[in-house]
Amino acid sequence: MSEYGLIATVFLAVLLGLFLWPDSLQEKVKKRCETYLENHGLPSQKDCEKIWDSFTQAFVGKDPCDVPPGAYDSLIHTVFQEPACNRMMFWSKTKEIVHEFAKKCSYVTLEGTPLGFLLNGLTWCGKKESQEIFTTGCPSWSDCVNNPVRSFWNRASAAFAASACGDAFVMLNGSMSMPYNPNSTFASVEVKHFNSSIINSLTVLLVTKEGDKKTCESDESLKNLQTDLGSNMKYQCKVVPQSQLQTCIVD
Ligand code: DVN
Repeated sequence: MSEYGLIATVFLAVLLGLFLWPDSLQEKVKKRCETYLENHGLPSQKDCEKIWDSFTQAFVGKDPCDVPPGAYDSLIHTVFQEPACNRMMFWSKTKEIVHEFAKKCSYVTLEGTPLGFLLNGLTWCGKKESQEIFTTGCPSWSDCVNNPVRSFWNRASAAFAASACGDAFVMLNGSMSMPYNPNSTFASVEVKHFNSSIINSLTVLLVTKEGDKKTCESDESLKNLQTDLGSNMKYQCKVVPQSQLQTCIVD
């Protein structure tokens, strides 16, 4: 191949690569916002722009280890969604199965709300004195507590839990030695933000696999959950074999 042919080939490959290059964060969030709009009539086109602006002002230009949950207050107040009383589902160490179950059986998880849907699985951060938005090279979940992604999920989880109303549910992993882990977001953020004047009960769905011996009564960590819920909150727990989740029957 001549030198010119090689240069042309490389040039075309780069051009194709750029065309296929995964969208920027803004493009991804914008597409998800439009999808949510089509499927739920929320938020409006104009709101998608407002949401993007509220979102970016929380972390752009800031040290990526100095973005506390409160930085997202304005974003949380930009998007309002009627809470799905009696259908709200929390979870811990059951990410895949809870979302299949919620979708099939019409429950609502945080990731099914507008903000959760927009940002689920994405990474983002900024840099001091820069207007750039990064999606790589950002602090990981455990690098520092006040990183942009972890702070968003803590703030959004607190708001989701505070709005929980009627009979709420949580899917916990019966294969874990401690299904209710005090370091989890569910325990350290969501349980602490339940509002006993609007939430009547919490039902634990303790999902077990073939051979798991875990029971609701024998698990020490679930006793801690009942203590954390306090006496105002009705509590119940059901062991649900994972195979049974397909049927949506959890009674
Ligand atoms: O009720 C749910 C939901 O509302 C959510 O907002 O909080 C609850 C789930 O959080 P959780 O109780 O901490 O449950 P997990 O399974 O321990 O963690 C949930 C997610 O947080 C994980 O799936 C991680 O996201 P990822 O990597 O799968 O996209 C993330 N996470 C938690 N601890 C982490 C972590 N990611 C990395 N390192 C860690 N130490």
